[in-house]
Amino acid sequence: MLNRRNFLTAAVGVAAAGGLAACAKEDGGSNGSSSGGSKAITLGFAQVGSESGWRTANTDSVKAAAKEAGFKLQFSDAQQKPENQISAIRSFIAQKVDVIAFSPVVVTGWDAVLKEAQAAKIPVVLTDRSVDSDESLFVTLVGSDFTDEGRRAAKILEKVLEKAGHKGKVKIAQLEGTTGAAPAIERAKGFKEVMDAEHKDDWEIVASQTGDFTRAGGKQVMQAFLQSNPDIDVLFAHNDDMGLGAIQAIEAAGKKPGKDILIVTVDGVKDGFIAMSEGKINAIVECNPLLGPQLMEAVKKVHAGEKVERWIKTEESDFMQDQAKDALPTRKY
Ligand code: GZL
Repeated sequence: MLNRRNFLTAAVGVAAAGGLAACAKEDGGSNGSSSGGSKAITLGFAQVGSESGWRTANTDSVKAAAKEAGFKLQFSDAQQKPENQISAIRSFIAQKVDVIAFSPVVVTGWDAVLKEAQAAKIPVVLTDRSVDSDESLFVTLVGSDFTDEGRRAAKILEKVLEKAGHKGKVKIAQLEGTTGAAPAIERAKGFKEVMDAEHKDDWEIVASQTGDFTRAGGKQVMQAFLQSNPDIDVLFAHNDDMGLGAIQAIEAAGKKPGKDILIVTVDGVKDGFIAMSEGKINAIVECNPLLGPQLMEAVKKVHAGEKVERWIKTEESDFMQDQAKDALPTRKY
């Protein structure tokens, strides 16, 4: 998985990969691209699935940006199954696409197929989520710093607790994202970093379980949380969709979301902002899904054998409840 320490190794990794890409282009395209580079770039994209509002916005951004860039896009939806992504990548290799991009469902299990792409001289660009593979197997990651999102969630929770006038111990329930997925691992890690450093004596995670980034998952797990922990003060949900599902469970239990149970989520999709404007979510840490333009820019450079940064990060903000109404009209997803 990428971290700041690995930025410098990028130069080597990228030059090599870039060379590969350039080499593939120059030799008349063992991957089917013409040497003159006049033919449209064919991009194979293996998407996670369609599990959340964030994912829908991300897919729309990728498809629109590929069209805008004049790329031929081969798109596959893995329905949140890593094995489907592996099959899709294998079919992209067989089709000799120019570049492969994907958002890995989970961080493990990619070495073999990424080595097959490398052997076929097809550069791989990661987008959104990263992998626990050898970093020479992909050229760059276009996406957010999930660990920082976890830290930001804990820091904004401090403001939410202060605004709510909460005193003393804080019992926290955590709805985790998909088990083994980079955003789930890293958001939990970042949140815990702040907890351990600044709230050892007053914050406690009393329940933590995956809701698989879906509304149904969030609702089902929150129902169980409420049965075993009726005195939860805070819900930290790794994405808006699980938070929105949890709100249904909280209301069904006769409690007021945003008041009886304070809620912090990550993403910033429109439905999350609407719930925040209704007072049901207290704060949202933005995770920008509109990665399409940055991704296509990176694909163009990689195909041309140009150097790209090892990690192309996205710009993100954080929002408290009183900002929701003003922000809603200009939200792009
Ligand atoms: C984050 C992305 C996560 C979102 C969820 O970049 O991978 O997956 O936070 C989505 O909404 O399902």
